[in-house]
Amino acid sequence: MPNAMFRELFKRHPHNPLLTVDDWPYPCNSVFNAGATKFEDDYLILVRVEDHRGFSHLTAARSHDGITDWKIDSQPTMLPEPEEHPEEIWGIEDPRITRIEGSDFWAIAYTAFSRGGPLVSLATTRNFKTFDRLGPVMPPDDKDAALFPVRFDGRWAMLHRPVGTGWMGAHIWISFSPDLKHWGDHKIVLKAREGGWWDANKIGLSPPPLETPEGWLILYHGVKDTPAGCIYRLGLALLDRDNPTKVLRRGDQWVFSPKVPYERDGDVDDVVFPCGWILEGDMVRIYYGGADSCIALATASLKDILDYLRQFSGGDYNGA
Ligand code: BMA
Repeated sequence: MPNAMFRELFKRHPHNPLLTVDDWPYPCNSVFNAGATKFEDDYLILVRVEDHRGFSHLTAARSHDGITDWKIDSQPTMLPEPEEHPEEIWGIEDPRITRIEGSDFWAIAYTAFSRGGPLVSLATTRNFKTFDRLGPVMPPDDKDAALFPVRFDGRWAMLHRPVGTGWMGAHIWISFSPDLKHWGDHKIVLKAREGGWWDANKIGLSPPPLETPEGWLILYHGVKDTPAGCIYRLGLALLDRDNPTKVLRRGDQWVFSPKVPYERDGDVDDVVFPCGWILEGDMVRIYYGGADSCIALATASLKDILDYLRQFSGGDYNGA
């Protein structure tokens, strides 16, 4: 693909980084990788906060415009509960919030850092103050999970990323459940590519799937291993609206990558890591962690995203 045809679809907001540890009302090491939703009249982000032991918890921040004047909960909003939930012994991380269509609750898929490794846990909330835990739904190693907001033939669906051994790579899987608790019919939906690709060997879902007229829009991260360390970049795919196990399109090129100092330099360098996005009209906002050290915002037009996918899907969807 000639370079002249390359463009990163998402534009960074001039107020970036929106939030850093300096904005936090209590001591912590870093704030990053926030889930996002609209709640009452506010934008609400549920931020991963890492303490000085290295363990993470989640804290809510609210803002009328989603950019400035954040009201951050003065204490952690959702702390790990290792006594009742031993899988949360080393913290809870990277929440993906899904507003369940036609209901008054949100489902939060998050990583619980257990003694056996990271696993997927689910909780629901109606108010972002109290959370009902459903407990672990996928065993380790598994993370980068989010629920679809609707059911398919009466069943819930979840995307997640178990890790295979050695050369098998880490791919995005889909699983189904009758009750949010028991999951089955597991299937790979998007495979990491191979060789020199930006998304070779290891990919993972970023924010939850977003419903569009053309299908479920997927923003995922590809982890490129280089001699200088990993680079986390973002790419796009589209799944069939009625049958989300079917990939309709997958972009060849990444659409966003670490470029500016708050993405290139932090606790983990060269990382852009969105856990939430919000669609309003034609505007998609992604809230992303930069270098595991801050929260930033980037925007793109949904029309441009869908045009891009129409134009730049190679057809080699699963990198086989
Ligand atoms: C991934 C996740 C993210 C993190 C990223 C870069 O495996 O754990 O939480 O931002 O690594 O460190």
